[in-house]
Amino acid sequence: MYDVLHRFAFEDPDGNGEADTIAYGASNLNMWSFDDIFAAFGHRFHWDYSNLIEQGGMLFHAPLHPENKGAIRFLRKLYKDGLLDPEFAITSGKQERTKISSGKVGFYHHNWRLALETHQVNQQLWEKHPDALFVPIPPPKGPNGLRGCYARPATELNSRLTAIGAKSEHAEKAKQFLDYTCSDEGNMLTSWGVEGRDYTIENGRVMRKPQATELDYVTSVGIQEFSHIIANPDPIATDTGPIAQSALDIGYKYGTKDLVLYSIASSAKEYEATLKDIITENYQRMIVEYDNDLDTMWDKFVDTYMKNGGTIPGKEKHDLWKSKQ
Ligand SMILES: [Ca+2]
Repeated sequence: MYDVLHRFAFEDPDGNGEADTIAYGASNLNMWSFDDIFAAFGHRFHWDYSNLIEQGGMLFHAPLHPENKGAIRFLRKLYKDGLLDPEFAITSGKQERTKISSGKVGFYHHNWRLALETHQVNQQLWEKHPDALFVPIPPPKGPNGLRGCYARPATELNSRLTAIGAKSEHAEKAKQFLDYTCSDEGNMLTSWGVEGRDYTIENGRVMRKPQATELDYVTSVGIQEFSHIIANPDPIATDTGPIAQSALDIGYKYGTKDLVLYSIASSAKEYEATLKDIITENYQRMIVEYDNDLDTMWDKFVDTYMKNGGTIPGKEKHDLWKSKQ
C-alpha cells in the first residue's frame, strides 16, 4: 500500500507535470478515514467510539487498545513522507469529497455499502476525467496479515426490514409490489428515479440530475428508499452495478463479524460527545506531531480519556454484556 501511495504522490499519475496528487485523501470526520488501517493493525471494528473489543472475558474501549499505536505509527510515516493529505485534520467530509471528485486524490476510504452515494463521486470525477474511475479494493493487510473492514449484510442496509402483515388483506399485491422493486425496471425506478427527470444515461452510465442528489428531494419522491429496503446487491443495471457488487463482495469477505456490543449505554449521551472529541484530537495530534514520542502522547491521551468519564459508559456496557452471557 505504501508503494502505491508513493507512486500516486510522486509519479504524476494525471500527467500534468506536477507532483500535485494527494496520495491518501482523508478528513477530520473522527478517525473514519483510517478505518481499514486500524483494522490492519488489529483494531477489528468500525471506527465507532462506542465500540468495545472483547479480550480475555473483558471489554475494552476500542480506541484505547494499544494495538492502535501500530496504525498510528504507519499513519505518522504517511504524513511525514507526504503521502497523507497534509490538511486532513482541518478538512471536512464535504471538502474531502470535493478534492476526491476533482481527481486530485489517489486513494480514500469510504463506505461502499452506500454504492449510490459513492456513484456521485465518480459522476463528478467524470466531468473532468471521463476515463477515471474509483473502484473498491480489499482492505490493506497489516504486518501480521490482519485485515478487515466494517460491513453489515446487505439485508441490513440502513437497518431496515420489510415485512408483510400476517393479517394483510392485500398480501399478494404487496408481494407483487416487492417483486416489482426487485425487477430491472423497478430497481432503476427506486434507485435512481424517473429517467429524464432525475437522471440520464450517457455512455451506459447513470448521470444523476443535481436535484436527485439532494436528500430532501430524494426523500420527497421516494428515490433510494425501496432499493435500500430490498437491498438488492446489484441495484444498478449499468456499469456501476458490477462496482456495487464487488464492493459488497469485499464487505462479505473482509467485514468484521465479531462486533460485541453495539448498544448505546444510557450514560453515553452524557460522556461520549466529550470522549469523542478527546479521541479525535489526540489521535490527530499523534499522527501530525510525528516527532514527539508516541508512547508519551498515548499515555497522556489515555489519562485524559479516563479523567473525563472514560470508564463510565464502558462499565455500563460491560455490565450489560455480562448480564447477557
Ligand atoms: Ca500531477
